[in-house]
This record gives sequence, C-alpha cells and structure tokens, in this order.
Amino acid sequence: MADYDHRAIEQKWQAHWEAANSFATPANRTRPKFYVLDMFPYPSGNGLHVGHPKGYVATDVVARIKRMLGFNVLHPMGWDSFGLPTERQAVREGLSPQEVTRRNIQTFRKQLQRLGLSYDWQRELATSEADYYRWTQWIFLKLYERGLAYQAEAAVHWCPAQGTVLANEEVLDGRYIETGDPVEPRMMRQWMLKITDYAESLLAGLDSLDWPEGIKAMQRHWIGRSEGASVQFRVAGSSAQISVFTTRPDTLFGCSAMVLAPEHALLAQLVTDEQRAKVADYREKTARLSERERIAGAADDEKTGVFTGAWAINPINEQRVPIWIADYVLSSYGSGAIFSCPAHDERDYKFARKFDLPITPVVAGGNIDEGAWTGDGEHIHSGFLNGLNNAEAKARAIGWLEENLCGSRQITYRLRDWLFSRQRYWGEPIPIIHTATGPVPVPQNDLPITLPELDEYKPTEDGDPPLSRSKSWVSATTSDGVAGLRETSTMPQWAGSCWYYLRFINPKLTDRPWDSVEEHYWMPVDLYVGGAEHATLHLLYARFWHHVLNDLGMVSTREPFVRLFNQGMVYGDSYRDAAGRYYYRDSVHQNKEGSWVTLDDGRPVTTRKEKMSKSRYNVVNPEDICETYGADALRLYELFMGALEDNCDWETRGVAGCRRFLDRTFRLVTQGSLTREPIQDREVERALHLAIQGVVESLDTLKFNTAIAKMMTFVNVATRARRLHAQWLEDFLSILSPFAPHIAAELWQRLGHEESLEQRPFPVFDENKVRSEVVTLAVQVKGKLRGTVEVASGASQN
Ligand code: ANZ
Repeated sequence: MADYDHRAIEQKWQAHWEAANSFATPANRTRPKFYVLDMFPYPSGNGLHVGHPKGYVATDVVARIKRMLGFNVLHPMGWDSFGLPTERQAVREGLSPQEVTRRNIQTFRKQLQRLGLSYDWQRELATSEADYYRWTQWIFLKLYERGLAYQAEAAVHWCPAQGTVLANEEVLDGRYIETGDPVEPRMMRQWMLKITDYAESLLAGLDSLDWPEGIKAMQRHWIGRSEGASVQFRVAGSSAQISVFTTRPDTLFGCSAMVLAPEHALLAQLVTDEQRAKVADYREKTARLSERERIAGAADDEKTGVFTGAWAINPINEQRVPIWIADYVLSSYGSGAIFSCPAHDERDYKFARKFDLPITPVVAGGNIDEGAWTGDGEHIHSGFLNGLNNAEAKARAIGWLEENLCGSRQITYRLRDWLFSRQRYWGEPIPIIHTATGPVPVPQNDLPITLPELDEYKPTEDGDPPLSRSKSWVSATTSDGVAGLRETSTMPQWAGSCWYYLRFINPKLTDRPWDSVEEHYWMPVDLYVGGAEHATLHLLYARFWHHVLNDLGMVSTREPFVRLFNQGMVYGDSYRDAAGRYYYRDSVHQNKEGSWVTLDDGRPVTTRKEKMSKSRYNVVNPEDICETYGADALRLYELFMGALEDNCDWETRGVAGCRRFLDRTFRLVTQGSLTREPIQDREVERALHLAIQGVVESLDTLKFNTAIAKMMTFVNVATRARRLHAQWLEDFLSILSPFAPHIAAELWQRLGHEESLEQRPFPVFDENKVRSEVVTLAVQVKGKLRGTVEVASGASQN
C-alpha cells in the first residue's frame, strides 16, 4: 500500500498558506482575542534540534484550535539576537556579528517554516535590528527619568579574557563557568537598574498568575522577603554604631558575637593594630570568592573568620561581645553585619564551635551538644522576654528596641539591583552622553543610537568597551550643544527580551513602540510557553519592566503573562567512552556480544539518555525527520512522546509510529467507503466524540498526548467500520488539522472542499454520543455481591 507523499503535500500547503497569508493576525476587533507566545529563540550557530520545537508545536496547536473556535489569534515569532555567543562565533569565523546573526536567523526561520507553524511572519522581529532596539533604548530612558537607572561603583567580577564583567551566576571557583577563564574582583562604575524598588510589587503580582507553582516559588525565593528588625550596636570605646539585620530579634539575649562581612565599610576604623594584618589577609582571600560560593559555603561545617580586636555592646543587656569578620556574612544583604546567636542559628553554631564562643540557649527545646535549636519554644535567660513564645518575644523585642531608639522593624529582600552594563560590542548602546557636568540622556528624537560597524569589535584587555575604539562615534553633543562622550557599555542580553511581546502588537510602528488601543486589545499574553531555565532571570526582568510601564500608564495590565507553561526537555542517546569522549551514533555499533563499541577501534562505549545538545553529539535535526517522515509526523510525535511538561526520550521509532497513524488516516479518507446518507454507527461516533472532547480539553490542560491517543483510537475504530458518514471524517479532519495541518488540508480538499478547513466551524462535542452502550450493574442478593450484568445504557428499570 503506497504511503502518502508527505514532501509534495507539505510543500504544497506551506506554499498555499504563504501565498494566501493564511495566518495574518486579523484586523477586526469584534471577536475575542487570544495571544499565544513562545519564548523567542536565541539564534545560535547550531540551529534547532528536535528538542526545541516541542513548545513551538504545542503553541501552534493552541493557536490553530483557537482560530477555529472563532478567536482572533496573535501568534508571532522573532529572534533574541544580541548576545555574547554570537560575538564569539563571529570571532571564530572571522565574520561580523551582523553577518553571523543574519545567517543564523535564516537557518532558524527555514527550520521553523518547514514545520508548518502558523506564525504571523509579517510580525517577525529581531532585537538586534535598529528599529527594534531604538525602543529598547527609549524604555531605558523612561527608566532613567524615573530614577530607576543609575550608575554606581560596584564590586564586579571582571573576566580579562572575555573582556567583560560577569554576573554572580556566571562565576564559580574564581572562573567563568562557560570558558574556565579566570575572573578577578574589580570596582567598576556600572549601570544598575533599581529592580529592588519593585520587590513588593513583583511578589504581590505572583499571586494572580496561573504559573507553575515551582516557578512562582523560585521567584519568591529570588526576591527573598524577610521580616525582622534592624538593631543598633554601639562600638565599645568609640562613637561608632553598627546596624545588624535580624529575623530573630527575640534571641538578642543569646548574642555572643557580632560578625561583619569582610567588606564592611566600618571595618578599617574598628580593627586594632594587632589584628590588622590578619584581617587584611582574610579580606583578600574572601574577595576571590563569588557571592554564590559564599552562600553555598555558609552551610559548610568548616567556618572561617578573624577577630577584629574590637568589641560591641548588645543594647538589650549592655553586654560586651567581640566583633569578628567572616565570609558567611554577605556585604550585600541586610546591613552586611549580624549578631551571632549560636544556640539558635546553624551557621552561628558552627562558627562558635570553631572559635570557642559562648553558646547560650535562650529558647527552650534544644540541646546545645547537638546543634542549634531553630524551632519555637519558651524564652529563657532572656530578661523581660522570659516565658514568651517566639512570635510574642519577637513582637515584644521590636517594641522594646523602638522605645529605646536602638532598633526598628525592618523588611529586607535578597533581591539585588540589576547590573545592566556590559563591556561588549554586540548589544544595545546605552543612550547616554557623559559631559563634564554628568550623564545626559540622549533626546528621544535622536534614537536609535545605532551600533557602529567596527572592524575590531573584540573586547579590549584593559576593560575599555570595544565601542570606545570608534572615536568618531564616541564624541557627541547633547541637545543643549554641550560636548561629551557617549556611553560605550552596552546592555546585557536580557534587555531585548524584556518587552518583545509588546512590540509584536505593532512591530512596524515608527513613531511609537506600540499603539495603546491595540495594546489594550491584545494584552496580556494569554499563554506563554518556554523552558523552565527562564524561571528567574528573563521572567523576573520582563515582569519588572512591565510593572514600570504600567506605573507609567503605558500598558494596561500589571502582569504581562497570565499563564505560563514550561515544556520538558528532550533527551537523546549519547555514546561515551571511559575517558568521557562523546561519539556520534554512526561512529559506534553493537558488537557480537551485544556491547556498544566504536567502529574504528572497538573501544567500549556506554550509552545513556542525556539532554540533547551538540556537545553531547546526540542531537537529531528536525529537517532530517521532516525529510523522511514528514513535518506532520514530527509534530505529532513531539506532542505524543509524553506530557508536555515532562522530560522525554527521543525515539525515532516513535516518529515512525506517528507516521503510520497518518498513513492509516490517509487510506481511511481516500479509500474508505463514504456516504452522505444518514447512517448510524455508535462505536465510530463514540470514538469520534471522545477524540473531539480530548482535543477541546487539551486546550486547557495542554495534555496533547492523550488527545492524540484518542484520535488514533478513532482511526482504528473507523477503519474497521464497513461504511462511514463523510461528516464524521470531516469532523475528524478538523480536530486533526491543528496537529497535522498539511495532511488534514490535503484530505479535506480531496473530499471535494474548496474553502479552507480552518473556515469550517469546529466540531462540537456531544456528550450523548460518548455514553457507553452498555453499563455494568452489580447484582446484590441480601446485601452480598452475587455478580454483575451488562445492560444497554438506555434500558428500562425492569
Ligand atoms: C540573629 C539570628 C539569631 C538570626 C537566630 C537567625 C537566627 P534570612 O531569612 O535569609 O533573611 N543575616 C543577616 N544579614 C546577613 C548577611 N548580610 N549575611 C549573612 N547572614 C545574614 O536570614 C536572616 C538572618 O540571616 C538574620 O537573622 C541574620 O542572622 C542573618 F537565632 O540574626 B539572624
């Protein structure tokens, strides 16, 4: 039995859709809207593998069903095209980042188009295009005007080899995670965005979102709100005061030391001559650690630290306590200083054990030989707090501190301001001119400040951004005619993705970033699908900008993405030898004993399922799959492999299975015995309506795999039937078309229809059709189960 010709059919329909502009976003505003968005890709040099389109296929199914249900659908695609990897690829290939980006985008677009995704390509955008980043710069200026963008001398991780600062998250053991290049601490003047002003707002907004709980929890943790108190300690024999932040003011009576971050500003004036050398030495050692390492190390048993020689006075009982420095206290959190309460804090406990500090329990319940007691309990050895539980004692302690003017209630966040400048070339120029009197924003009408084409765009060794090489570009005049120099740092990779979903609303507008009437109609994004790796950075940054834009009255919703869904990852077979070297599938084979070995020298390899990636040599190219099995089979398999949110193993056999289902469908429609006479077949109709129900429900649950299974059942049942009503198959093609649009369009046409399948009303689920024909009744005699009988579901009582 000849299989259907997927190449011809898919090409034909893709050409048809393009010519007919079938997926253009409708201009009418009379129908309800649905905005379904993918996290747009970074167009890397590797192109797509079959793990990437899983989410794209899912959103495409949703977009297509919603259109058929009568919604105006906005379903766009674009490119997050600024960033470091492109610059590195350009260096390797001796091309400009512009050229590399153009080429990579073409590859990606071609790969996506081959899948028959129903994007409105008229709205395609790239964040590295001047008519896009012009508005990224414009939003930056809005932030600047609001006081939310500022410059500060910041302690940063400087990577000489990469010629740029790196974020905390990018540094481990003093090295850049990606390349292993050493990183050194440096104080540098940097642009910062005041995301901390929005900590409360970003927390509050989470409650209203239909997002995976895990992602919301990660954002809450990242923002890290802590309620507690600040407490002022006097320094003995000095007029200085040191403020500490604590979440446990109730344990002040158990304080046995004060511990400062080694970077603490008051340290220099406290430290005694005797301790000065030790303190300086410790400080220098700490400077080599990233904040992340310090946070990780805080849980370690082995604590380090140095006594400063100075003493502080605990305000609650006037006791003298030694002042230490230790790396588990972070300079950027709270006030960079703590009071140490070893009996009730694990880190303090280990610290006290190491350095022989007193451990005085002030909350009953623990045993100081075993560790810190962090639970609730009656307060003891605590003066006026004795007898109270933790919550009561906290409130009482804060009251006392406030009355005695040595402390107050305080809320602290773990969230830091966002370091927003990079000393790299391939990013948005920051639209600021530095003059003798300070930074001056570029007037809006002068935007965009375009990125000049440079012959030499590699980072400089001394940290001067590459843009500083273009003297003609750097010298500028403000609108008041004052001479100055342009800011030469660029924005980080994350900037462009902070607002692209707004630009998709009017990507071609030249005098505004978006039109507010249109924004009202389309926002918020109804469904946003992408990888879970964006749980914090992108999704937090974008929410931050959106909250600011909302405060500026420029967007109508507080939150940009009401529903978020994370698709799982795709795992492929990897082959690795004992030395850890990876091999391609076609350079290994199974020997006679059934073990996997390399083809050339028979070296044993182990096979494993690992996350698909080029570096593991286990990627499968979607174009190859489209060539052999067709885009429709690939699309089905992407969703059939498992639940959308689960990680799944790629099995090319599975694509073949989906392909066989499509072949059966093709035969059913082209060779089945169809009629338009009224006929009945309860079994076929039941299978059909179960499938309709499955597809409709999958819109909310996104459980496409079960919907596909029901469609497969229908085809099996229908294949067994002697005669079929044409309308059953037409209904079936309607529900199949979001998943396998090419073959569905083709078969619909072959059934003699000229108008497109998408114009046909979506089949309506009929509950009566899915009632089982028989129901099982229990037969009880005198209360005991004696057996069951099967009766027709419509049978009468008798
Ligand atoms: C005294 C105390 C006693 C504390 C006790 C805890 C238990 P979260 O929940 O993370 O906000 N802390 C304050 N500033 C710090 C800094 N810059 N670096 C490291 N640790 C710091 O934790 C707040 C607690 O972490 C604070 O409460 C403080 O230790 C410590 F039985 O103060 B606590």
